[in-house]
Amino acid sequence: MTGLGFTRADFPEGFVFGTATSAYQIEGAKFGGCGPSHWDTFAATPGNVERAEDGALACDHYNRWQPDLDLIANAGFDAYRFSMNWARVMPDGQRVNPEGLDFYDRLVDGMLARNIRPYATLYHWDLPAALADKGGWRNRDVASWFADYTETVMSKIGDRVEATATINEPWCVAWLSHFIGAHAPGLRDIRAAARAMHHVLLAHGRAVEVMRGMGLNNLGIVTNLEGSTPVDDRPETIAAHERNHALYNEWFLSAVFKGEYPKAALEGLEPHLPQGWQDDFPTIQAPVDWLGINYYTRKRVVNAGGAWPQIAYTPGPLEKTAFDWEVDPDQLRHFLTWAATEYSGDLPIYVTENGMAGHDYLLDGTCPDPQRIKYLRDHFAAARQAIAEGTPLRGYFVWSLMDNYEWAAGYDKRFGLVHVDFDTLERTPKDSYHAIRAALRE
Ligand code: IFM
Repeated sequence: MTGLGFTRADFPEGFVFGTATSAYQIEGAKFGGCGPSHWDTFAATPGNVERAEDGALACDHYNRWQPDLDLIANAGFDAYRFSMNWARVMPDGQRVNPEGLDFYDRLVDGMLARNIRPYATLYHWDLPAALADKGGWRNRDVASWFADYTETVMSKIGDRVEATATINEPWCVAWLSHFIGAHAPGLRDIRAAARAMHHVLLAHGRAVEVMRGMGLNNLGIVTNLEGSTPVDDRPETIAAHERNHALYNEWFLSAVFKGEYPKAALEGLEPHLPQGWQDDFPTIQAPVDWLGINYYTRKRVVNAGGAWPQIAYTPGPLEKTAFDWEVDPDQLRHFLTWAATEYSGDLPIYVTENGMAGHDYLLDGTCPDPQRIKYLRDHFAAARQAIAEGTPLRGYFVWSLMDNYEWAAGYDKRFGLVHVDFDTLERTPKDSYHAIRAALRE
């Protein structure tokens, strides 16, 4: 038995073990002709990001991608989930940057040379600032802009990637960024949020159509699901929880797989949706080949009172990570079986992200992270349980390969299997990396 409590033999034949990152969080946006994204401008505005940190340098992966791929291969991972920075490929949202395309071309070839299967994500939050100027996700045209970008980037690498996701975490793209205001563009506006909630799905559907037209397959979308627990059983608390669950977990899956929006969310958003929204479902429902689920934690919901949707969160009693996120592995099992039963049926499901932030530090050239090892052990066990219950789970990607730019929290929330010293950019595999390696290579 390994530190993670499993070996490959404990999972079905062909199960894909991978790790994940995203472009803006690791590459270094100041290199290679990358244009400004709305994350650069958001971070440059006081109060938005801890210590006003941005992704200009990040982990310098743009220059260090080869040793970084070696780390993935040495751990024994089968696959790498990475994303392309839209602003690197199209710096002003229109003009194509050949240097940017060449970078992703080299990266994909580098993976194949190391027997790592490339799992690409088209959008992990780096909207070109020029498109943000035009209203970004509030503007219906974003679906066409995204379709053009999809065609551009997939014409370059689509022949060699194993699988492609359109959007990473549409809830974050839309709700967190346009209603809660915690991510770029930092809006707190229900009309903006409703439009983003719809347009992100339309963009997803258009991208799927474009890729099908190019003869590409193995296409999916990556949703983040989060446990939602009402703190008590008062009717107003239950109602707030139902709205939270509808906005967070049901909205996107219901649109893609059922062609409808959940009632508990629509009751507040419908007046703010763009005209004719119902007519977009045939596009939004463009068939996908798999579903990606990112899972980290659960939240305890209270009724905040005031205007709809009256959702607020309160700390719970479970063990916490450095982000104060509660650790609740059974919710992963629950969501995997729930998503298959309610929405995706027999389609392959992947855990496209799972991991935790730690207060990790170097000690005599090592980086002990026992909490992460336990976290991964318990979540891999939950995944095995979901498989035993009949869920078609086909792979699991640990977030993240290395410490990186954790968006509004800056650089001190460390999610990596590999420690990064952000002064020297030196990489040091943590104990969890060695534990993964032992599990995958045993
Ligand atoms: O770092 C993020 C990632 O970009 C999207 N999913 C959640 C991770 C941890 O917060």
